[in-house]
Amino acid sequence: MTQTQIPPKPSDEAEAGAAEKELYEGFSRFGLIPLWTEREGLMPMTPEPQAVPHIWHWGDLYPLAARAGDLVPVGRGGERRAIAVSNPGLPGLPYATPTLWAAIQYLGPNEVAPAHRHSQNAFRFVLEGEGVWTVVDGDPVAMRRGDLLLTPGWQFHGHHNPHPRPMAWLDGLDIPFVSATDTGFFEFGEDGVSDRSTPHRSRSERVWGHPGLRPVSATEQDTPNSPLAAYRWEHTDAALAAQLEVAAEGHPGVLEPGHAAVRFTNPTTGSDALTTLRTEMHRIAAGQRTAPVRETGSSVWQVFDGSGVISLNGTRTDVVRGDVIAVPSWCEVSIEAGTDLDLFRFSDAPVFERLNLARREYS
Ligand code: GTQ
Ligand code: FE2
Repeated sequence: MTQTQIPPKPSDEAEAGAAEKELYEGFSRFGLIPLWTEREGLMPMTPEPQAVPHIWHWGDLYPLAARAGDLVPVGRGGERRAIAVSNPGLPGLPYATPTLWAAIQYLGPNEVAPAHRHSQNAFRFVLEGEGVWTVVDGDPVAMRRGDLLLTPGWQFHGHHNPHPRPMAWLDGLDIPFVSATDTGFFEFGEDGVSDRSTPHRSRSERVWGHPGLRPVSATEQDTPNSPLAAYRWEHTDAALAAQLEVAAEGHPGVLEPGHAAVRFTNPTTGSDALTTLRTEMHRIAAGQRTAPVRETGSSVWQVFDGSGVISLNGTRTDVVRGDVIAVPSWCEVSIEAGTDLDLFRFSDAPVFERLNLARREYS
């Protein structure tokens, strides 16, 4: 046993300085850091994100993805021709925000992205084009403009493009969150995709895709992620249009004047479609402006149709179809619709709501 050294009480300032230095050296030697030197950074009065508000324009993203399509093969190992947006406040990291991955993925004619599975939750949102099928646990799911396709954690998935035209889409995943929490697992599947058939509707939609109708065969057990693999644009569009119509008739139904919104949900629970990711579609009528709001947690928006101006912590930027916008925690957001404006949004809200860390403040 070694004797613990108790420093003598310093009798003057020089001795105090020397004793203090020894104290901090002791902290460092034994892997300790005191709160008092770190308090402001560790426990700010309000969130101080390293991530910054940022916009990537589709006009820059798409040509680079197409160029990657010419130069970079897709196959086992790299797995996907996916190019992530990298937040300038998180330099060198392929992260849109500290919790969210957003990437443009590009698949050329006759290309196959091999099957794999991972604990990370994923979705695809289709800005334009069609002709790719994503095969989720053996169920082929067609991808078309405006559709949201889910790949919940640990389900095998591969993509193939049997059509003569390339296709690109937006991927959203919780990769940064899973990485930060050391909860990532990954497995390769078969080299191609199991089922190359090209049905218009997946089996999951045929069983689960009827509003308000739950298959009685599946009433015993709720699933944490949605069993519905595809949320089709025709339904999303109809829901948004109807909200605005009902509001115009003088009844409630919209989020705020001229602003319709729907959330994609898990039909077994009514909660978010994926456990870690909230997914929504918003429609703002031309000339309307959303109330400025800040929220904890971060989000990524993509303009689906139309154009407008997004204000992030007071800085206004024009946005058009396809633009991708990163909104860090507690960043004030307001959106003005120039034309009628449709926006897809995803966020990490389900995580923070469950942890009682969700806050929202209207300015
Ligand atoms: O399509 O399976 O953007 O596994 C990142 C990781 C897409 C995918 C990404 C992935 C995928
Ligand atoms: Fe994947």
